Amino acid sequence: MRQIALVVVAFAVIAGTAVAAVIPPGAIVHYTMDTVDTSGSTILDTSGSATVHNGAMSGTGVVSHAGGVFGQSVVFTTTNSDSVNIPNHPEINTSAVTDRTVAMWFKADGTSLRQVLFEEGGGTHGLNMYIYNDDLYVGMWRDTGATETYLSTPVDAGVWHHAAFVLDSSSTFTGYLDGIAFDTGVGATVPAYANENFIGGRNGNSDTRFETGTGSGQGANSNAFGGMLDQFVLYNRALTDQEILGLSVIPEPTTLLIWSLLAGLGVGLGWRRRK
Ligand SMILES: [Ca+2]
Ligand SMILES: [Ca+2]
Ligand SMILES: [Ca+2]
Repeated sequence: MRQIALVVVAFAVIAGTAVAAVIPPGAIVHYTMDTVDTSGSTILDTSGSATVHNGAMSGTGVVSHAGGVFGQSVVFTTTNSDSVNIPNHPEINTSAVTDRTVAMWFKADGTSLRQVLFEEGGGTHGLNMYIYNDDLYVGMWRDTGATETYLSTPVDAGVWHHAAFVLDSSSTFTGYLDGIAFDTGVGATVPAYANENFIGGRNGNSDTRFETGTGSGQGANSNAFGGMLDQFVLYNRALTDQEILGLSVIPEPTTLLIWSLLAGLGVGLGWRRRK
């Protein structure tokens, strides 16, 4: 009798609640891009870390939502130069970056124009993720290109993709698409750099750097992204391949039912907290 009641509860949970993503521990920034985590033009950081890194929508300053991979996403338009500013902070760019993971879901309106998904730092030192010429790129550079690595792989417009990069303390820089590493190159600690950080675009004309070896004159509208972004996370640690894969998986309803049942029976939490 008790188990029948639990089944009913599990179905109620699935029917009444949006799917919440479980992200690996230790996130410095986590933007769910959900309506509930938006306040005016502010994208709220829900990472639970000691410091709040709320994002500010620039361009029109208006945050528009659409259906995302988990709950809602945020819509970015190229013509409005929509982008989200992550303020300078020692946890992000004004201290040296040795271990860093950045990941997000994106659905691009088009993939031919040069469009920035994420950038931190500036022309001298930095990290980024962008689309150009039907490819996804991840990039890292320091000392104006003395060390510089760009990795790329083909992507499609109009479908959700998961993108990530990992820089680790053993000087490895790896790009991931849809949970799988597509290439690895030489990385290096990125020195502190006081130049602002953006999602879905960049600040000024020379405030990131592309595979061309320059950040200027590379396109209109601050290389703003057109499409939807969801579930942005930033870590000061190198996530494992398995953790990146986990971020790229959309839970199946049947899996959710099982998880809900297990949680109802009191065994789910023990599983999820096991390292
Ligand atoms: Ca935080
Ligand atoms: Ca979301
Ligand atoms: Ca910048």
